[in-house]
Amino acid sequence: MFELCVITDRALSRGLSESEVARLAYSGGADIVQLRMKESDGKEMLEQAKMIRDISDEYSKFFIVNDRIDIALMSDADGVHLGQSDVPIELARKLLGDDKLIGMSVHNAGEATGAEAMGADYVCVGSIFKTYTKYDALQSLGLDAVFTVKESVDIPVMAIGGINRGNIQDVIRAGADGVAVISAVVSKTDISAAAHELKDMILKVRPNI
Ligand code: 3NM
Repeated sequence: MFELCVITDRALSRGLSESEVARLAYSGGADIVQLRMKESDGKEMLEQAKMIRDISDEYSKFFIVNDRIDIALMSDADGVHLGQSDVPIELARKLLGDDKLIGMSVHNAGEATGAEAMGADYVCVGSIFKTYTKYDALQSLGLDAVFTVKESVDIPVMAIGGINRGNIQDVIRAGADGVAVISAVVSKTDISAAAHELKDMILKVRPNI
C-alpha cells in the first residue's frame, strides 16, 4: 500500500496538469499520488483534487493531499500529508475523522515517535539524498536515518528526497516500507514507465528483507 508514492510538481511536469500526471503515475503502478500545489490558489487545487479522486478510484489507489485539510475534505481524499510546521496532527484528526490517513514528514527518530504518539498513520523521513526539488529540505540525512526511524516506530515508514532508480533499492534495504518521489517520476517524458520501473525495483528487493 505504501510502496510508491508519487508527488505532483507542476514546475517539473512539462506542461501536464496534476491530474494528468496522476493518471500516468497510477497506470505505472504508483500506490499513492500526493497532490502538492504550494503556489496554487484553492479553486484550481480543488479542481485537480476532485479529478485525481476520480482517477484514483478508477485504479483503486490512494489519493493524499499535501498540507490542505480543507481540500482533502472537499475532494474526499484518502488523507493528508503534513509537515512539522503544519497544523498539529491531533487537530487534523478531529477534522478528518478516524477513517482518513494522516502522514507526517520527519527528520529523525524523535519526530517520528512524536508523530506516531499523536496518531499519524505513517511517517516520511527525508531528505535522504540531495534533492534539487525542495530548496528548504534538510539535505542528505543518509540511509542511516531510514534505519533509525524505522527502528523507532511501528507505523509504516516512507523515505523521500533524491530517490531514483540508482538508489531506490538501497532505501528499501535500509528498512523503508516505501518511497515518495517527485523528479524521478514526474519530470520524465514517460511518467508511467518511470513509475513502473521504480515500483518493480521496490518489489524485487522486498522479498529479500
Ligand atoms: N519533501 P525529489 S524532500 C517534497 O525532506 C519533499 O521532507 C522532502 O523531491 C523532505 O524526489 C522533497 O525530486 C522533495 O528529490 C523530493
